[in-house]
Amino acid sequence: MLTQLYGDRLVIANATGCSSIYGANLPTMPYTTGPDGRGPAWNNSLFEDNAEFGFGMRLGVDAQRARAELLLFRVAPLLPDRLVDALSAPCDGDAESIATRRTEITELRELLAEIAAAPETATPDATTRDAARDVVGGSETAAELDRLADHLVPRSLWIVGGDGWAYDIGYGGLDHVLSSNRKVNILVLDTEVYSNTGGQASKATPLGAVAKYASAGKETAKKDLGRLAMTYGHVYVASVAMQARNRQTVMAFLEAEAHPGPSLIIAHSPCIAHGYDLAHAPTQQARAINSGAWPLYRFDPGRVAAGEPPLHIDADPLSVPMRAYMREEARFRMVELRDPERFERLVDAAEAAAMDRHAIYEQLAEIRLPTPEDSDG
Ligand SMILES: Cc1ncc(C[n+]2csc(CCOP(=O)(O)OP(=O)(O)O)c2C)c(N)n1
Repeated sequence: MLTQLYGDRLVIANATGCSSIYGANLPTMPYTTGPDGRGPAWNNSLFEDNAEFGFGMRLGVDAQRARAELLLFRVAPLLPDRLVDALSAPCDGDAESIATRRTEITELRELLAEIAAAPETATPDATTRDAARDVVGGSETAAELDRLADHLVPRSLWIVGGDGWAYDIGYGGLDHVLSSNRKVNILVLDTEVYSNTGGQASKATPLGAVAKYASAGKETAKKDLGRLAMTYGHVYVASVAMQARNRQTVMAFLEAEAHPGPSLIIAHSPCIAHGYDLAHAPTQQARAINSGAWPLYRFDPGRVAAGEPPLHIDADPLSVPMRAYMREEARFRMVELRDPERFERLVDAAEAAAMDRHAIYEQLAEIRLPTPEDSDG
């Protein structure tokens, strides 16, 4: 979905984990370019510092754009005002604005080539334009701007990784990046275990699930990463389940990218470690949502100014008993096979934890924050 939405200007920082393995199954690489030669830029750093790694990419991309804007300002006397004004204005992320910006950059490059090819020294009968060319350092500036001009198209930056990275080992960095006000998107592919290393329990593992280091079924509830991120107020946060609720997922991706600050999308990710035939993943995801095991929401700080509650719950009223959801996955059923009484106790505790979380979200979804107009009045 990411490559389809933003592939021709996408930058991905990928934490080590399943997504980095299928994201770069070297020597093959599934990310590719379109007919125009554009495609995602992808890189993988250490498992423990992926948020910082992606944040550095953001700073790098911003620095290159700022440099391109400075060079544009320097060569501006040699360019039509119309073109300089257009390229200096912010560019929206919609397809039409991006296409227009690319046409403008093509025109810029043609003019830069002319500038670079022209003689450097103004003769006594030089025109104002020739003199200006000398003032701005002519061909060198033009050549550098030619190299950087693509940075005048906004990049879509995504920091991607699993729950072991996001909830546990990389959490300090993730929190640090969320606390900034930079435009970065974070996508957590939440399999609720460290999948790539064989299914160790993470803080995302749900109550009652068997995982390595939780072989009798995890006793404590899943960490609520989304709610922690909401406490900042300026972070866009969504919880999605793409196979059961595709439309809600697309909306979350579009809103996250449109949000001017950081965003966090937590994506339910069916995994072999859950212990069922993944051909049934869409149905099982729907059970996860309808039992309250997986919340579905979008928290958009942009709604505050419109006088609306920032949190919007996308799940329907809960209709599936927690037991019916848990019975479908071997990670939960293993407890029942070994110790039916314990299974019953863990099911009740999982249901209570899900109900508590649901009740909190329902209350939060009613809260409308003061707008600037409220304080005027
Ligand atoms: C500091 C560090 N510790 C451990 C590892 C080994 N390691 C690589 S991937 C991974 C698990 C990733 O789990 P998660 O983030 O949940 O992603 P998933 O594989 O589930 O998509 C681990 C422990 C590592 N690369 N670096």
